[in-house]
Amino acid sequence: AIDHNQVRRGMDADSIRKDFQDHLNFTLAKDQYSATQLDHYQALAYTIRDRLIDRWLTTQQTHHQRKAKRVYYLSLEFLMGRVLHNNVLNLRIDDQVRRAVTELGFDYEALRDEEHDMGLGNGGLGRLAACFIDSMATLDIPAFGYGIRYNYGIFRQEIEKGRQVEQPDDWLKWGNVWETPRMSLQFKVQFGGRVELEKDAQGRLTPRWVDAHPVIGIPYDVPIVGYGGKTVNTLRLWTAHAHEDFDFEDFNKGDYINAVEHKVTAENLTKVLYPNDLHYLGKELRLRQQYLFVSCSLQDIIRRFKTDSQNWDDFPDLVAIQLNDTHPSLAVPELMRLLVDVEGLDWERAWDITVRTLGYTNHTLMPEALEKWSVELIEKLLPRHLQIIYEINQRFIKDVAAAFPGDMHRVGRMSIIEEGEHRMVRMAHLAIVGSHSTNGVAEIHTRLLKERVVPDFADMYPSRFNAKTNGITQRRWLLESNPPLAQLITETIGDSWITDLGSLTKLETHADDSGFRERFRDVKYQAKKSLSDYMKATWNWDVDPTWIFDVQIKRLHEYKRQLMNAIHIVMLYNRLRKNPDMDFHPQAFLFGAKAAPGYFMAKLIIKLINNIGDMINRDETVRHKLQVRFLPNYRVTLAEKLIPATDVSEQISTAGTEASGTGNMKFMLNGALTVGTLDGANVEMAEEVGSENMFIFGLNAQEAKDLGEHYNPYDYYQRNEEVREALDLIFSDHFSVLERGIFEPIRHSLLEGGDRYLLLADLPAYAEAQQRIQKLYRDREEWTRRAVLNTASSGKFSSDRTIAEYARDIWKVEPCRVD
Ligand code: DL6
Repeated sequence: AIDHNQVRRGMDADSIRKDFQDHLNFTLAKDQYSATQLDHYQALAYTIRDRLIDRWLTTQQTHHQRKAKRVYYLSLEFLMGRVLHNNVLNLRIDDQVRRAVTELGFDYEALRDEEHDMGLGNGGLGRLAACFIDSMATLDIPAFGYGIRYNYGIFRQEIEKGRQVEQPDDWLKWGNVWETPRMSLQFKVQFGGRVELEKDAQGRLTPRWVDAHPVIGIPYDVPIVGYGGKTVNTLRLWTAHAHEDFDFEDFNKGDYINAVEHKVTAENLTKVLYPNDLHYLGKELRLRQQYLFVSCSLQDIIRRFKTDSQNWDDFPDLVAIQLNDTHPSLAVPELMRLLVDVEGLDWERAWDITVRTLGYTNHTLMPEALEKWSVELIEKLLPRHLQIIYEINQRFIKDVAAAFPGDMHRVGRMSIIEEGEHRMVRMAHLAIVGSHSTNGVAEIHTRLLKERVVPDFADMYPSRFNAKTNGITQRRWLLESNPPLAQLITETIGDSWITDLGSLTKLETHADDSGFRERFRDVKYQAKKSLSDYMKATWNWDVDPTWIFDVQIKRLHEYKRQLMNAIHIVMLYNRLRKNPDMDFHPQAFLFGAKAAPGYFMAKLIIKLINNIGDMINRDETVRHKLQVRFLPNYRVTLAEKLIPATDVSEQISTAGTEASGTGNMKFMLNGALTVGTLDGANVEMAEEVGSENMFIFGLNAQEAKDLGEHYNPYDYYQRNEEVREALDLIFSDHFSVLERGIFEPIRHSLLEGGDRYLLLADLPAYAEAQQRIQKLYRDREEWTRRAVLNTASSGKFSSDRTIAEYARDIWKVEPCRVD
């Protein structure tokens, strides 16, 4: 008999199996004859989703009843990856689900493989947001993620003749089981028009934004369950829709085509994620995306606040809003507009509330990433906001002048408005002035941010600046992606690490236990074997799992120096050609990277890596010791396969350029050894594990800066014979016989363009570090000991730790347990 209490709720295999059948029949209208593998995945996903609903509702009720302070994480990107298995693990029903699926006659892994990555982000910043919402739910912090439901996420990368080709990522094609549209919650936002002054009831002149074009934002909600399944928070993603009144006018005028065109224009707003990582473009559609998502989110936050309090003074005590980079920094003028123009608060009170509520996270030191919108564009789209920004700036400049009397240069440097032929709004200045906290994402990044990027602001508001070193969720990056290692750790020290990663230090003593090391080594080998099988099945590549797996996976950017890795591979190639019997443990260099579609150099570097690979992988004299593979379409799901299988993690950015990195932490957790510079969070990794357990090389941030001022790459080219030979080989078209001259821009950039990222200066040290790797790898016991120590020392890099620090220092929010 069916236990009705268990329907859609039961966590046992029987209930899961029955509900799966129900969903297949009643939700998907399929039977055993017509159902496809995708239907089976969807039936399972619905079944798991059901098991979140009660908890989701209870969580929201609890937060409401307790009038809990909520965190709102505003981010244009959430790079979630796949959702199904993450939910299964966080609900702790892995065994039951697997049993049910097996009893139904299916293969759980095969069903998981049907799920499309939720790729609503570019890279580090978006994946950080995904790790953060997992940690907030696990730590029982009442929180919402607010973002955009792009119809097309980060493009699918194909490699054709060695070159990147972008294809649209139509991830919603078969629907999305995890989302719930909330059609009844619609917010109006507007663009364009002008500002008029109108007399209010007291005869005061007040601004009114008129003749603007309305668009509607509708939210789609995705439940985010914490580990243990108690707190289920919400990821609320906005879609743009046409405003009916607006179309109505056109329809009435008989202008059918124009009306439909408006509809299409409005709905295009949330169609596609901009695929640029660390490069600001200044496109109007992007500004519209930012404003739509900021305004809808703030209106929703205010609506919810009003159900808890009627007193605006409570706002900063009930609401903490974190801006993930400057992308949501229109929140500063928009919150002011809502408070002053809509809610009728006076300026000073509204400003106090705004600053106390908002926090801003900076994610980059790269000048080309800093957002500056033209005054002209803001005036055209958001005329009222421009007025508000001017007002904020005027008051701010007065404060600067008062704090630093007579220092007019400083006023110019700090102004939110950049003067010049094209006046610009500096969004980072706006975010810093309009919030109570500005944080960097690693210690070194925060220091350099204060010293190099915004020193005047650090002078003016020293207490606003703080460091929050990034972290990653161990639920996805160990428990989910590396089950054999997770199991070995749990058998050895218990499972507390799942919610307390610091407890991994208990592994330290096991590093000296040869029996444990053997098991650890075996786990790594199994992961390498799985990856090798996957590469064989997917691309028909043969990569031997006994080789060193040396992996560089991250967005392609010149500062990340994939090119340095490639040049070094050519140095090895030359060495092996000259001396094929050289003592060298076979090494496979694996790359994964998407380049921004308009980033010429990055795309050329992809082409170079592929061409080098084509040559080396076919060359009889070296192919038994050296291989180079570029894995197409790098994404979260591919990272989950690569990271457990990695021996050597490449974190080789020019010191002083990578804000933090988070991939570096995932590799460390999974027992890879890092070859890296003292950049970003590598510095703190070295503090935790000891630099003797990493392969640190090259210039530090100060040395890189000092050298950069009088650097002549040509000297370095001439000085080092191996480097020169490798470069000459590339420039001689050895790897581009049929496409002569295609790598000329690389030559130009390195030798004539100044080698901005100091590749030639660091190459000898990098090659030497690689030799240390070769030497150590032959000592399997010592290698494994250091690998264990890396895992054991990675506890600091849990996003649970990061989130606990944000909660304590910035958000002032307490956990709210849900029963
Ligand atoms: O903070 C997350 C991540 C850092 O780990 C990377 O070092 C950094 O490059 C990345 N920054 C961005 C900047 N995007 N914008 N603007 O993705 O953030």
